[in-house]
Amino acid sequence: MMNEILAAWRWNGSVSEPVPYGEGHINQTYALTVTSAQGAKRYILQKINTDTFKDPAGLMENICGVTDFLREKAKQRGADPARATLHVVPTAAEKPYYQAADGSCWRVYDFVENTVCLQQVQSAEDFYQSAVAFGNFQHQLAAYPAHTLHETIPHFHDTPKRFADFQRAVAEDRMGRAAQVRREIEFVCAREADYHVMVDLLAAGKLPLRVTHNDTKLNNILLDKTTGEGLCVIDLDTVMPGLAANDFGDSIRFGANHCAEDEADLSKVNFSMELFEIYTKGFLQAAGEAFTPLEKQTLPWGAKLMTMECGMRFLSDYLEGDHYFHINYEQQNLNRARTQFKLTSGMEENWDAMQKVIEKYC
Ligand code: ADP
Ligand code: GN1
Ligand code: MG
Repeated sequence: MMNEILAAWRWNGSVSEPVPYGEGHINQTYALTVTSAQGAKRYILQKINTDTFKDPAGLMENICGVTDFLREKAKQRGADPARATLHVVPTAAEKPYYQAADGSCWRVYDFVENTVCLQQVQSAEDFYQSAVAFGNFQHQLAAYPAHTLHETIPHFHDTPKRFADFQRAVAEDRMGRAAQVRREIEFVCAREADYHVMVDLLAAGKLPLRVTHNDTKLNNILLDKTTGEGLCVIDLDTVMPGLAANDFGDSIRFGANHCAEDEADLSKVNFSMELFEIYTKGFLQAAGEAFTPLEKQTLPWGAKLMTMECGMRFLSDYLEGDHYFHINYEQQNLNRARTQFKLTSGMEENWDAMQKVIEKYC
């Protein structure tokens, strides 16, 4: 199977066995090395999750379009275009991905060397750098022709729809797990009125759609190992028209605390106002100029709703038997959901302070 896949690319040397790589929840990612007389060069090979992404051709068209665009921008500002964005390696048939005989879809990227990818915040500076990079990403793509983008997952950040899916998962209770998570279910249901806030503002024409990343967690960015600079935004599968506050918010839900996403000891999981402020500063410095006053005011809503949305998605997956997010142990999705709810409580306690921080950097 792997031989058939590897044979689809024209490698300039001998190819090593692909080894599983990284900690993404969706695609299957491998690293491989090609050795030739010129030396060794690494690549990322990914099996695109086609249960999640139903239109791999449209998805790869988005990624090629966006990365070509970002490469041009990097050249214009004198940055190294090979490190500023992903580079899709075309197949021998000059296609952006390969569809194997069994229907699975595969792509190859150049490995961006001399970088680090963090699973949780280690220093405030790293988090600040990620904020600047995600802010710049959105700022640069402001000029991208949004109408050419395929919607790779319809209703991706439609929080009321996510809540309806959650209610269905609870009602079906396929694994018989609902009884053990009553408190968590109540926590989600108690916040039902909140889930409409952003989609209603969008529907009323009060918030603009922008080209956004939609999955801005810290491990979707590569930091330069030497300078610590936020270098390359990766995981571009969900680049679609969306709300600025959601890109801001998804970074906050993942990064504005000192724990892993699945930390089992909730006493350690605490929303950090210090990290919230650092991210706000970097993100608004990089992208804020273009935002409307209401977009800025609603950034705390982005944080709270992305956290609740993700929490209910993890809990739904736990109730449905863990078929969406990759897990390494049985309760992982439940642990992930619980951290999100604890973080939400922290945001609710700090709601006024969050607004003040936004005002400070406007
Ligand atoms: P998923 O959609 O499953 O999250 P990602 O595209 O985010 O998959 O890739 C998973 C991990 O692989 C990343 O978190 C990162 O560690 C690593 N990775 C992905 N692409 C590259 C690349 N071009 N160079 C170096 N590391 C990469
Ligand atoms: C998934 O692909 P990855 O691991 O970067 C998910 C995000 C969630 C995140 C939670 C396409 O992101 O929406 O916020 O897990 N991506 C998709 O960690 O569903
Ligand atoms: Mg990822």
